[in-house]
Amino acid sequence: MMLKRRLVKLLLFILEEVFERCNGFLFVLVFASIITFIVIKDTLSQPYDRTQHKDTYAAFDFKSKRDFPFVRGCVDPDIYSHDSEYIRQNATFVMLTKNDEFEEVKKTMNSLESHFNQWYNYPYVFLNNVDFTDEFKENIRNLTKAEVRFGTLDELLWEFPDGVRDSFEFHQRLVDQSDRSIMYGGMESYHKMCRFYSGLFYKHPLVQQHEWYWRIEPDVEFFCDLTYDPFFEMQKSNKKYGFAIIIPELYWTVANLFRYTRSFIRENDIVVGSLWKLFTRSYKVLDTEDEELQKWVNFEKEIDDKISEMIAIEHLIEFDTEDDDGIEFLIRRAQSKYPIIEDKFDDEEYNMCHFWSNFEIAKVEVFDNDLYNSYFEYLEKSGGFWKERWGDAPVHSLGLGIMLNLADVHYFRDIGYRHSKLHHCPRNWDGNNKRGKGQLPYEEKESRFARQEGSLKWNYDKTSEFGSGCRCICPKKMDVEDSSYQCFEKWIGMVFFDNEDDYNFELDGEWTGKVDTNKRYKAVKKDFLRYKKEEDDWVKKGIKVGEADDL
Ligand SMILES: Nc1nc2c(ncn2[C@@H]2O[C@H](COP(=O)(O)OP(=O)(O)OP(=O)(O)O)[C@@H](O)[C@H]2O)c(=O)[nH]1
Ligand SMILES: *[C@@H]1O[C@H](CO)[C@@H](O)[C@H](O)[C@H]1NC(C)=O
Ligand SMILES: *[C@@H]1O[C@H](CO)[C@@H](O)[C@H](O)[C@H]1NC(C)=O
Ligand SMILES: [Mg+2]
Repeated sequence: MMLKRRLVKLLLFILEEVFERCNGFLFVLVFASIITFIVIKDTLSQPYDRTQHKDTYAAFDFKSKRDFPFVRGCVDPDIYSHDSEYIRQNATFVMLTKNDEFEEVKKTMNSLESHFNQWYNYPYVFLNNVDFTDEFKENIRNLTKAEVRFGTLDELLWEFPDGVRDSFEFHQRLVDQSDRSIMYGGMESYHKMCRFYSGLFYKHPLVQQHEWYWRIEPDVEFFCDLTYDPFFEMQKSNKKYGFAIIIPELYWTVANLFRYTRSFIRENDIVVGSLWKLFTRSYKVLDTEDEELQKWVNFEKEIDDKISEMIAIEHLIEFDTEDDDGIEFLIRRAQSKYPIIEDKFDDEEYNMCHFWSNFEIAKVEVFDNDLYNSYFEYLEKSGGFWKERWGDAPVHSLGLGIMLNLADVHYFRDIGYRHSKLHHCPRNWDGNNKRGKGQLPYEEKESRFARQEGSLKWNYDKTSEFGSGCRCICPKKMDVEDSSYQCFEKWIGMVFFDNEDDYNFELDGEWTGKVDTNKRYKAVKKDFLRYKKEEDDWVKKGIKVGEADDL
């Protein structure tokens, strides 16, 4: 307080001095600057409160027959799990971690136990490339009543194949990625981790003992109570894979991933699922069998140009050996090459979107099947897990895109979740406008999770009719739904469109649907013939074409 008063005094003194010594203009200038500074400083220090922003995605309730929150607001876990229809699932948490990460693991487990697992007691599987220490195991066991198992990965699951890891190229590639500042590109262990999660974690015997898994990581946080059983709800709704965050990948980590993915699909004649569209952009903007035309046209805006060129050339060949336009187009065509789009393979391109795989609730068999395993082997042979730094998230996503339909996937929009600096957190549900009815009072199952009345943990966010969460306390920072909306927007567009085939927009909102080629052709031809006729009329009247333009 003292300091503040002295600062104000000082400020007033400066103002007086300025006013006396300088002219009025300078005074106004200085005064305005100070006010601006105070206002800006004030706005910057305001925390971002999502509930105060009406135009965010949080304010929209997306309803669809294909995907929706399993439960809105809270249920009573005791009643829920004693329902005659409820079946506890054959499921486990899975975490790959290191002995020196206990504090981070503890944060994750405390958050998970207090928000969910104190009621459901699902077991944990911890995996490590070296043995867990007794101390680590003991400390972990002390964090939960649930069963905990520890597994060590054998070489096959963890190390790069023999021929690879001793090669000069292997080391040189890592150094190169490090030099190019590719995130974690120079870290061998990170590459191993990505490869392991991409195609091997589900082969570990401890994971194989289950039908479902929920992947967790050290130092993640949950913001809402999950009072129902997500495994059971997934089973009930026939879902195979659930995510909490969808974002775009860093381009240079996966520059060649799509090239290999596409050739895997081509070589094996695979018909991809409808989820594929979520991760790809199509350059097939014409519904034509004309491969020549298809090669020239990649964007909608190029269609009319190419068709009129085609028509002029046809016209030249058919009628008029001296038609200027036709000749001009023909020369232009002869001089140009098909446009090359670097990342286009089989008329498609990866749009970098991926489910952020540090959170996954899924069926083990969604990856543990012949198709996905052969996809992983194909990728492994290409060397991309070390020549580049393919993340398990884009690999999982493209693999899922090959195998699954949109409706097989569930967005856990009601789960508030943070990993590193990104988070998603829903609004609390108000229970059909009856304030707070969607929320139930919290009752701990274990005394260590008691929430003191009046404490921060008791102070839940306001409810909203658009909410889905249960007793959430969200960070006052921007949600990934808003800060990294591009991929989320496409997910919503596809899932919430009545007919998923009708959804034809890419991340930047550009239309990527198919144009009726015949219709376009007819329209352009009509214009062309009218123009030719006008031209003929001018010729008859003795006017040259160039002059006609000036009339
Ligand atoms: N046992 C073991 N676990 C690892 C190794 N490298 C990574 N992990 C685990 O794999 C998970 C993801 O690795 P991180 O390095 O945290 O990757 P990240 O979360 O993408 O990156 P950060 O944002 O930096 O945390 C964590 O659970 C790590 O503990 C390793 O060499 N050995
Ligand atoms: C177990 O955790 C509690 C805190 O939750 C702590 O007081 C206790 O010392 C721990 N026990 C062991 C054996 O680490
Ligand atoms: C759980 O699922 C696994 C894999 O399908 C199976 O081997 C195991 O027997 C199941 N366990 C129980 C208790 O049903
Ligand atoms: Mg991490």
